[in-house]
Amino acid sequence: KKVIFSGVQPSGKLTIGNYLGAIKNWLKYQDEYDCYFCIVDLHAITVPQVAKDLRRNSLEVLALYIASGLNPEKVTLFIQSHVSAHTELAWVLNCMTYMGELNRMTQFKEKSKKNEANLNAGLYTYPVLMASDILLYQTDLVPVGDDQKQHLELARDLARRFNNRYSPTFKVPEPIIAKVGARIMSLQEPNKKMSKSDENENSYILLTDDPDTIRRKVKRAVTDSYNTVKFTDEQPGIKNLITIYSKLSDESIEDIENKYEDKGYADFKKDLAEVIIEGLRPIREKFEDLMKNKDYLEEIYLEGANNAERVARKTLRKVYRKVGFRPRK
Ligand code: AQP
Repeated sequence: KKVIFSGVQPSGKLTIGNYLGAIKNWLKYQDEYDCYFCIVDLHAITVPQVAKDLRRNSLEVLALYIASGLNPEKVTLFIQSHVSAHTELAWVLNCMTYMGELNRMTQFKEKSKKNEANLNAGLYTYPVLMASDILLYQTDLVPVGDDQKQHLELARDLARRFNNRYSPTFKVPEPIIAKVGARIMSLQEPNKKMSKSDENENSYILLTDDPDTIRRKVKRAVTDSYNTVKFTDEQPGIKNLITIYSKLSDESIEDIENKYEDKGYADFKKDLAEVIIEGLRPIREKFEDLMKNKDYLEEIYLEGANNAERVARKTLRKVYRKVGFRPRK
């Protein structure tokens, strides 16, 4: 069976960007592949987090995974900090990564602009930890949003470098990036991706937003003065809204353009809000139920960590032996 690995940071509440760019695409793999879906809390602390929010967000992300349709009986769902092999492998890989490679990472450049007062080394080496996450499970495929492509390239380079320097140890993973919806943009600044940690809450829609909040945010979404519902680069705001509409309704971009040919933005936005509300309703309802049953969620992540740990340890043992660490026994 081929192995799939992916994850989301519990650095806030999940947005429809995380859902449409990542989680929704994971669902189709769960029957055929050996899937690991992680809640990457170690990554989340590369920017400041409030401890009690982080604790809660980790549980919420797990509940949202399940509410979105991931079946814990079929896939491994776990919290990254529960499997210490992630940080252990990251150290070894850090010692094989060049500063120049990390300097080129665009996400680091963007995030460091926002956090100049707290530029920590963890944010800088984040892509190396991500490489460890992936390589520990001998992953074949990594379904991610388009923003993660560069990080995945580093994971591939590190796998090859280790294999060449020592002997074949890691599988070289391939990315899977969806075509439509690979990048959902901010509703306020459509040239920027939608992000859960954006300080402007009108820029994103959360999976847990209630209908009135969704209507309000869609109404305020930035458009343009063309007043035509067309999927073109000249109209980045509208283009993004059409993408969201299409991904949540499964209607093609062309059908949507035709449907709104003679209509203005107000009509389009009104319908879009309802498409989002209906699309998210089952997720939100299931999520609310799950959050009432914390014991169940705790059982899932414990079992997930045990599963993941077994596989991860096996890879780490090989790595330690190859780099020359003496076995304890
Ligand atoms: N706007 C987006 N469009 C499509 N996919 C997206 N992803 C994130 N934003 C979008 C995908 O979601 C997965 C998890 O992302 P993450 O939580 O690991 O980190 P991120 O990419 O940094 O996401 P955010 O929402 O922007 O978080 P913050 O604000 O904390 O940095 C990934 O597969 C990503 O591609």
